Amino acid sequence: MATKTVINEPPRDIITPQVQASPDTSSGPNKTLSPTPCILVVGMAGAGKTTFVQRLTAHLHSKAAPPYVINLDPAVLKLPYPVNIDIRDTVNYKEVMKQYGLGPNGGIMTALNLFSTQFDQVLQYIEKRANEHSLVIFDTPGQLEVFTWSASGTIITDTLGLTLPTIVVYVLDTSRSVNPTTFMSNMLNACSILYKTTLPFILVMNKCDIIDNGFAVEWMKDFTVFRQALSQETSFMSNLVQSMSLALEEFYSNISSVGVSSLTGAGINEFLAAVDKGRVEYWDYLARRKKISEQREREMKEKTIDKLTELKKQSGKGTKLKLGLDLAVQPEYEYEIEDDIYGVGGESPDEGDLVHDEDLDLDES
Ligand SMILES: Nc1nc2c(ncn2[C@@H]2O[C@H](COP(=O)(O)OP(=O)(O)OP(=O)(O)O)[C@@H](O)[C@H]2O)c(=O)[nH]1
Ligand SMILES: [Mg+2]
Repeated sequence: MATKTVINEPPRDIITPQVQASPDTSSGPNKTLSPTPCILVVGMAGAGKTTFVQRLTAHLHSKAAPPYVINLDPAVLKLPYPVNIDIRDTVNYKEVMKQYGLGPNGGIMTALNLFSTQFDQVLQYIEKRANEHSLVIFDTPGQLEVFTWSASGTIITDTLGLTLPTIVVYVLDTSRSVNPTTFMSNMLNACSILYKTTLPFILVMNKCDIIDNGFAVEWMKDFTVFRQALSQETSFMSNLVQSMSLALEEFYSNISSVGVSSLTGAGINEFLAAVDKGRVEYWDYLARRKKISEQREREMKEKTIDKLTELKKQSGKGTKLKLGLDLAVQPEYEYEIEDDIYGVGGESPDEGDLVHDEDLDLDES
């Protein structure tokens, strides 16, 4: 007999609009991460994201492993799952449309942009609560542009990626992807999100109760099968789609895919196994991020040293000059540069000589 799990509404964590202090730059790839994975559920409008979150939430509650759920869709009328943070508690989407004179899509985008300015509060709650939960789940609106084109997508994915092992979950409406051209356009969307975020990626082929996802798996595995399906297409797009599909081979090899029915619950265990795999892959992502930020830091230091060297050359010997370092993330400091700034007896280094930070003798005034 089927058992029904009763889920109580959790106490809500509220994000309040407040004036932002300067951004916290202490959070970096080196801080200790919670092991709780976080999934960012994205996909086209109506693909079944919210129903998928509902199914997953119910499944985890039935296993006594409740998730921490965050709704980022400001326009949803009713949520079918218990939510811990809801964007609608912070931003009134209808008011945003009215005040900024926007249509529904612009309203959703702007509401999310406004909410993302308070994302540090969301992160604080997540960091505090993650260890008591098995999974952190984000439900998002159907506007994929939010994650590909708007600033909020970058803020959300980048900061989450440094807080928890984060995985992007792309929900595909399998029943509406039986046409190879539609399938391809969906895959291109998914691909753009993967390359924008570079996070581990799971493709959820949803609505498998309507149609088995076997055809899509075949298309991804074997290009000739996909080409055969395309040959039935008479559309002028088919040549373009053929060449695109070759380019997507690399994308397919980098992602996990799983067939799910959010209606019946089929495939949820396989999905959780894919999350475990994504959590392992995440450490590669973090190592890449660390390398990039170290590289940026090095470049910034080199730029500063170049500037100092240049100014020293222009200033002549024995003079003092004031300069403001134009580092974008730091407030402007004024340094008095003494004659012997290089610590090499008043001599400027030859061009190409590397001057290390510790060699600089700067008095902060
Ligand atoms: N048959 C079937 N229908 C589903 C499944 N998942 C979702 N649906 C239906 O698809 C429709 C859209 O589902 P939602 O969960 O609202 O989709 P969404 O992606 O959250 O939509 P937006 O938030 O508007 O972008 C609803 O009518 C759901 O009942 C599924 O696995 N099988
Ligand atoms: Mg939804």
